[in-house]
Amino acid sequence: MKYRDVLIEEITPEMEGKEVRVAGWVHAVRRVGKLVFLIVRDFTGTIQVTFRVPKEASEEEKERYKELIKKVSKLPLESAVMVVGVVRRDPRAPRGVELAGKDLVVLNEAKSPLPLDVAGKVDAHIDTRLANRPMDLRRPESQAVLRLVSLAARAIREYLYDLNFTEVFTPKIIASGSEGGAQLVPVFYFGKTAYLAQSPQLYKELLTSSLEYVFEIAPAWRHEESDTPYHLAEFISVDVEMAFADYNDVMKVLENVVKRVIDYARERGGRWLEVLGHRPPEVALPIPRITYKEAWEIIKAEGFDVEPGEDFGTPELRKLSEVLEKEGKTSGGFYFIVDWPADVRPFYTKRKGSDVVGGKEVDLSESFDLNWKHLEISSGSTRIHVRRELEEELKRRGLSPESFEWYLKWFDYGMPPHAGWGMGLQRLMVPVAGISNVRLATTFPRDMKRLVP
Ligand code: AMO
Repeated sequence: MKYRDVLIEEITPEMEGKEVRVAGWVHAVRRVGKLVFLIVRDFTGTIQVTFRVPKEASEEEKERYKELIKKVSKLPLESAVMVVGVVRRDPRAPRGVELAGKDLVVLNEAKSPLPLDVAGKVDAHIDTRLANRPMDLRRPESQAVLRLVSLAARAIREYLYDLNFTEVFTPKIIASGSEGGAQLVPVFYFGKTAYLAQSPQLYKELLTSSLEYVFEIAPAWRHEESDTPYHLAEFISVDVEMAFADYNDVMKVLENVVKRVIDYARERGGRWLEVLGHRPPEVALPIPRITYKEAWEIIKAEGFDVEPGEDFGTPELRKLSEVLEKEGKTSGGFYFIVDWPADVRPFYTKRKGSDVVGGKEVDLSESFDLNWKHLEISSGSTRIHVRRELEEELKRRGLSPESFEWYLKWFDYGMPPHAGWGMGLQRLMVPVAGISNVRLATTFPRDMKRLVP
C-alpha cells in the first residue's frame, strides 16, 4: 500500500484541485450537522480534512460518503490513518489550505481512553508524561524539543568538522572511572566487574596523541543519587579534546559551539521555538570570564558561608548569577568561572600556582565551568601531560596509579599538551529550548526512578 504521497507541511494553496494522500494520526474529530471535520497530524504538522456528501454524485457514491462520514465521526483519537483528499484553498484554515476528504483507511485503531491527552493544551505532570513517553512524544511541544536537540547536535557537528575535528567513538565499557568512583555504574564483564563510561575522558585524551582534534557525542552514565531537574543517570555528553592547546583555546571553541547552537536554533528551528513559545538568549562573544576567587568573594559578600577552596552549591550559584547579571557580566545569562581550586577538580587537571582566597592560600588549576544562570552547562581544563604529575594527583586522591597504568604508560611516548571540555547536551537545551527539566530533552530518560519505558 502506498501510505502517503506528500507530507502535511508540503500541501500548499497552489496545489488546489490536486488529489493527495496523507498518513498520520487522528488529532481531533468534530461533527457539525452533516459535515465531519477531521484534523490529521503527521510529524510535519496538521491539516483539516472536511468530509461532506458531494451534491453531484450518484446515489451509490452518496451512500459511500454517508458511510465514510459515519466512520470518521466515530474514529478514536490517535488512531493511525491514511487519508485521500483534494486540496482546497481556504483562507480561514491555518496555512490557507484544507482537504476535501474522499477516502480514509484506518491503519491501526487506538484504544480509548488515551493514557495522555495529545491534542489538548492541559499540561500533564512530568511523571505522567514520562511514564507515557511514546504518547507524550506525539504532542507537538514534546516533538519540538527533540527537534531542537537534533538541530543542536547537527550544529555542533558541523562547526567542529569545519575546525578539522574528527568525530570519534570511544568504548562505553571501561575498567576505571575518571570523574571519581562514587557515581560509577558497574556491569558484569566476562566474569569481571567493569563500569559504564562516566565520560570518554581518558580515551579522548589518549586520542590527542594521534588524531589531535577529536570530539564525541555519546551517552555517559552516572549513578546519580540526586533527584533534581538537571541530573540523569544517562545523559548525552558532548566531548571535545585538542592537542597542543590549553584551557583558553578550548573555551573559545566552547563559546563558539554554544553560539552556533543558538544561532542554528533560531535560523532553522524557528518553527519549533514558536511551538514552545520560547526565545533563546542572545549570546555575544566572548562570554565573560570571572575567576573562582572573584566568584567566591561575591558569594561571601552575599552572606553565604563557603570555605575558601570549596565548590559552590546551587543556592550560591543562583545568587552569583543574579549579581553578575545585574552588573552586566554575563552574555545572555552565560558566564565562565575559571581557575578553580585544584582539589575540587579531577586528577587529570593541570595546576596553576596558588592565590590567596578569603585569607587562605589555595592551589588553583587551569580549569573552567560554563554556567547558564545557576546551571553548569560544561566543564573543562588544561590536562596534565606529564606522567609523574598524574601519578602524584592520583595518589593525592587515594587512587592507585597501577589501576591507571593502561592510560599512564602512553604519557611516556610524547603525549602532547592538551585540553578539552565536556558538556551535557540536555543541559544546554535548558536555555536553548526553554525547558525546565533535562528529562524533556531526552527521548526516554534514565534516572533514579526510571528504567522503562
Ligand atoms: P563533568 O563531570 O563536569 O566533567 O561533566 C561534564 C558536563 O556533563 C553534564 N553532566 C550531566 N548532565 C546530566 N545529568 C548528569 N548526571 C550529568 N553529569 C554531568 C554537565 C557537566 O557540565 N570529563 C569531564 C569533562 C572534561 O573536562 O572534559 C567531565 O565529565 O553539563
